[in-house]
Amino acid sequence: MPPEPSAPPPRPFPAGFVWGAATSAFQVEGAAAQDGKGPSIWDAFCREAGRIADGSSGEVACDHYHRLEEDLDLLAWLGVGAYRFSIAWPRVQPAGSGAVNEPGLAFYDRLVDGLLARGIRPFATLYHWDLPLALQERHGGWRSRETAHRFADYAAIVGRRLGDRVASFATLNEPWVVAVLGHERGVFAPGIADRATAMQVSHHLLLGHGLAVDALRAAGTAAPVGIVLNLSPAHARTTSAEDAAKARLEDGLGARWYLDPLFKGRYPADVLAHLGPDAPAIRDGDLQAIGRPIDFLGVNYYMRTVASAGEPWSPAQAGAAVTDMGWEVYPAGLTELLERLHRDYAPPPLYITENGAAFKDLAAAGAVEDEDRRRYLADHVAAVAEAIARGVDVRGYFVWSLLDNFEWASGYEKRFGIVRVDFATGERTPKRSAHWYRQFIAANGRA
Ligand code: IFM
Repeated sequence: MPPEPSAPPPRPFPAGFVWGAATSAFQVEGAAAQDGKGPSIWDAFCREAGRIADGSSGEVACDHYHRLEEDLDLLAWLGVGAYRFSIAWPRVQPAGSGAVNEPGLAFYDRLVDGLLARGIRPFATLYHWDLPLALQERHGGWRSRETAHRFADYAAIVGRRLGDRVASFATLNEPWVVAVLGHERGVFAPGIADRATAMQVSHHLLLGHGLAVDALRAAGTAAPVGIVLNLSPAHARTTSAEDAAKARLEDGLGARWYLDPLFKGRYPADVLAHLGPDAPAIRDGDLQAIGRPIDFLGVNYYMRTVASAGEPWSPAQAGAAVTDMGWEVYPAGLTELLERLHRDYAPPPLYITENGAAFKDLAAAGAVEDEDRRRYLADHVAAVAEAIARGVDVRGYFVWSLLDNFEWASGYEKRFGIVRVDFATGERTPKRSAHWYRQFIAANGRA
């Protein structure tokens, strides 16, 4: 074996800093129709011809549902202090409202108890995109306010069942993706391409978040409650006024549209003006609900975006190093983003709830070489250390992802795992990056 590459962080992390790994239900669980689970919009989307690059689905995925103990042991071997997973709403409520599916809740009991037995803190996310299909068919999904209320009911069910053991609850994962990729560009489930719908969806998602915060607290959990956003600094490609304006608008639509109502009690005026008739209908009291104080903000960071007035959205500066997704490798953007959040929003404690990269790995004879990923992770961890040194309150870091998994419209072609999954056999093989992360966590102390 070649020697372990060493990339010590530039500075030590504060005592109690949480090192973790993340996944989401639809991407790893499989067992799509087992033990009473209802269908989700992603189950239906995968069945539509041409939606998923390799024609695959989440039917089996990593088969985590059946390999739970093995995956829990993998987390224990890594030495993480926390595991971020999501709960599949249609496993808990197959029709999205009404009847609760006991075997579904029992699975998450086993997951949570299995983590606790290994000394790993459970960080649960309630919604990572797998909406019960019945809600889409009955009410048009997140287009309808009804879904925000049903989400709060579901949050109460989970809060009552798991709230005594879960260490952290996030309501939503990346509402921008649900709204824009799912309802404006139509490339993710439910495959709608209409901007006015997308903006209404974004408002209902935020409303659902606020209602779920109240519902979780009313359920009696002592766990911190927050939300997870995907955020990228938007840089102008040139120094022209047009490119600067485009960058400001991208930042408005991608970041301020979510951060301002959460932390300032209003939507950004420039974005509302830009949207004109596509702006959402907002009722009295909605912004108060959305702005309920939260205990943490989860930040998912992968790249910056580069805005140019003459071109569509671009995730990379020309000539820059990119990952297998075509996303620019730009660790400095993470420090910049964290400082900006600290400066502009005075947010509650921050967690990096996702950071990682898809690369083509070299798998041979039981070892998987992924130096690109290892370097990506080491450089981004160093960027977090830099932000902390500059005064930002960051409490934890979760690598995306524990396992290679179902990468949405890219199917299984893009691999983000620090552990390789052979999808033909289900076999797991820790990659070089997993060995590095394990040593890194051990050296920095497990919180
Ligand atoms: O795989 C996704 C995850 O579900 C949400 N955040 C981004 C990841 C990589 O695309």
